[in-house]
This record gives sequence, structure tokens and C-alpha cells, in this order.
Amino acid sequence: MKFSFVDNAAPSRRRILRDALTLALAASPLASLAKAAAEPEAADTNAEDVTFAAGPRPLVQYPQKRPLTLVTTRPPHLETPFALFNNGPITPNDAFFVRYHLANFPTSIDPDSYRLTIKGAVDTPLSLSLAELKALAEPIAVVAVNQCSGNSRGFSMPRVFGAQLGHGSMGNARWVGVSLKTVLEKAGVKNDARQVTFRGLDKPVLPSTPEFIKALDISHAMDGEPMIAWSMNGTDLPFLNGYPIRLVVPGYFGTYWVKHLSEIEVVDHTYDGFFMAKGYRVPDNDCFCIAPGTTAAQTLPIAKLPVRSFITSVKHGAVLPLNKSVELKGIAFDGGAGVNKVEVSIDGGKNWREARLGQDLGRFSFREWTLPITFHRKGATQLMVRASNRAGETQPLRADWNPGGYRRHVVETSHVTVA
Ligand SMILES: Nc1nc2c(c(=O)[nH]1)N[C@H]1C(S)=C(S)[C@@H](COP(=O)(O)O)O[C@H]1N2
Ligand SMILES: [Mo]
Repeated sequence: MKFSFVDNAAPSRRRILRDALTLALAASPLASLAKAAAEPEAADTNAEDVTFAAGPRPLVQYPQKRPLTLVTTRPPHLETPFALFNNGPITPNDAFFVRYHLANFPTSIDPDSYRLTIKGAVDTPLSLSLAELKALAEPIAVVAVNQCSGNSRGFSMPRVFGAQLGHGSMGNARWVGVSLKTVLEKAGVKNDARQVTFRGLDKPVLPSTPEFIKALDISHAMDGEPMIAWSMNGTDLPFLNGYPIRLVVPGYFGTYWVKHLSEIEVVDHTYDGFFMAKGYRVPDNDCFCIAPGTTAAQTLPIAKLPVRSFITSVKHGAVLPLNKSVELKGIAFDGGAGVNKVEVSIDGGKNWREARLGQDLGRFSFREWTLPITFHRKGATQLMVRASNRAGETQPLRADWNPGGYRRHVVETSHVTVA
């Protein structure tokens, strides 16, 4: 059996793919940066109005996906349209965002000949077929959020370089697979192991482009949480989300969740490839932030998701009724301590009320929240939401800034009108 990405695309979808390329050129980050500089008022805080000065972002349809918001075409970066997060705490596979770094990503994979290699500082190097991998142990499952480090980067002020992302580069799914620990124990980790590196099947187009390889410390790799997943929400991973296997690192940013995972290497040093030593680093201080225009004295690899929350039931600019109960609804999540409180303000942050938390799908999952409210005063106001976790962490009222526009988790504000 062979899973072929392009051959599976209906002719109409191929046409959309081609059209998407044209659109992407017009919507390139540089174009939006240039225009934003000329129109500073283009900055705003709501994803529904995310056009980032380059015009509305088009919806495009890729194989196995419903229409998603286009960020870039080569390589594909697609966001989940934000309204979808109001439908429930699990993001459907066909709506899940897609992010690649290298344009040369696989378009056809044969699961029968697929191999996962485990090598380096191990007693027994392994080359496992998918069947062998699946037979190693009882599968484990976790519901966990995959969020891109740059999710919401487009709202950074001052603006930062890189793709101008809205809030749709995140998703929550139930992942099934085998723990990384089980696989590494099977190979036998040597005493001098320091880190474990992960690479997938995608490759740079040019030899000068660094390969996408990520690393975890050996203690993290062996703590039982990172897993090699082959199932997402009860079925095979969609091709663009890493078919047939990907790394899932609960509580950690998506950059570690290597797709089409093909090679694991145990190393006796701190891996210093581009995507660990240069990319995906944040200032090494309490807020992981610096003042714009300054340089961080030290940086470190981005790691856990900070606590975050969103209102999903109300669009920016919505008109809400006077003297009538409205149920506000949204999601909250963090890096695994577990969300234990969500507060909402309907008066621009003067007063806060505690929302009711929805079903607990586990400490790495989106947690839904609801709050019935009634507006008693007409006019413009701001809705805000703030989550806290069991570690006592909460969201800042003013955004922390860093040059990568990473780990944004400021309290979000929606401007609405009561009429
Ligand atoms: N092989 C491979 N895996 C990868 C990447 C990549 O470029 N290549 N990008 C990473 C980044 S930065 C993110 S945010 C997530 C996105 O996962 P998704 O495309 O399934 O949503 O994949 C990660 N895994
Ligand atoms: Mo990412």
C-alpha cells in the first residue's frame, strides 16, 4: 500500500493548490511588513480581523483538509479558521493546522516499507517497521495541544519578522502511540547519553538550508511523556500532520513534534544544529522577553506552553444584546500544570468573574469554559479572558515581547458593542 499525497488530490484541488501559490506571493510576510509600516493603525488584537495589512487571508484546500487559512504555500503553512475552536475542545483532523519549514516535504509514503531508525549512543541500533513499532508495547494515549511557537506572532508590537500568524496555529487532538521511553529502552541507552535528536523525511531544497532536526534532553526523552504517535483522533495521522508517525511532546511547543519521524539519534552532547542552536530560542529570563530594540544576554531553546485562553463564541466587533443573557464560551490550556481558573471581564478589565470549567480531558488538553453574562449598559466595551494554572501562573495584561514573536500569551481583548 502506498499513501500518495498529490495523486490523492482531486483535479479541482490541484487547481486550488496552484492558485494558492499565486495568492501566497501577494500575501508574503514582506509585503505585509512593508504595508504595516506605512499604516500603523493596522495593528489589532483579534484574529477574526487578521489581515495583517496584506488583505484578507484566503482559504485554501489541501488533500484531507477542509478549507484552511493560507499563511504560506512553499512550504505549506495553513491555519485553522478561528471560529472553529468554538465547536468543541478537540480539533478535527481535517481542520488541524499545518506547518513545514522545508519545501521538499514528502508527497508519497509507503507504510509497508517505512522504517524508523534508532541509532547513536545505544546498545542495539534499531530499524523498526510500523508493525514492529506498534507491537512494542500496549499503546498509550494523550489528549494534547500542539501549538506553534509563533502562534499569534502577527499581533506582536512592534512587528517581528517571520510569517504573520493569527491565532490558528494551534490544535488539540487525542494522540495514540508508544512512549519514546519504551523505544529507547528497547535500543538500550548508553550512560553518556545527553540528548536525543529527531528528524523527519522532509529535506531542504538547497544544500545550504539546514535540515529540520530537533533535540530533547535525555531526561525528558525518558520521562514517559514524549511519544511516537500513529493515530490522531481515532484514525491515521493526516498526511500533512506527519503520516505515518510523528513525535508528540505533551506540554511543549509544536516545533518539537517532528513529523514523518524517520530517525532518532542518541547523542553524548548538546545538539547544536540550526533549529536548536539558532532557531526557536527565547531570551533566558523569567518573562522570556526583552525590550524591543535590545538584545538578549542569553537565550535558550523554547520549551513549555505558557497558560493561555481565548473567547471563541464572540467575534471581534460583534454586537451583543442589552438585558439579555448571553453565554460566553472559550478555551484555555497550558503546558501541563493544568488550568484551574478562568476569569472573564466584560468591562475592559475592571471587574473579573470566574467562568465554569468544562470537561477535563487531561492536563495537556484544551479546557472549555462557559460564563452566562448579561450586559446592562449600552455602548462599546471590551471582553477579556484570563486563565491560571495549578502552578500559580497566569497571563500578563500587557504582551511580553521577543524578537521571534514566540510564546505569545497576553490576556486577549475583544472589542464589542452592546445595543
Ligand atoms: N518533519 C517536520 N516536522 C515538523 C516541522 C517540520 O517543518 N518538519 N515543523 C514543526 C513545527 S514548527 C510545528 S508548529 C509543528 C506543526 O505541526 P502540524 O503541521 O501537524 O500542525 O510541526 C513540527 N514538526
Ligand atoms: Mo512551529
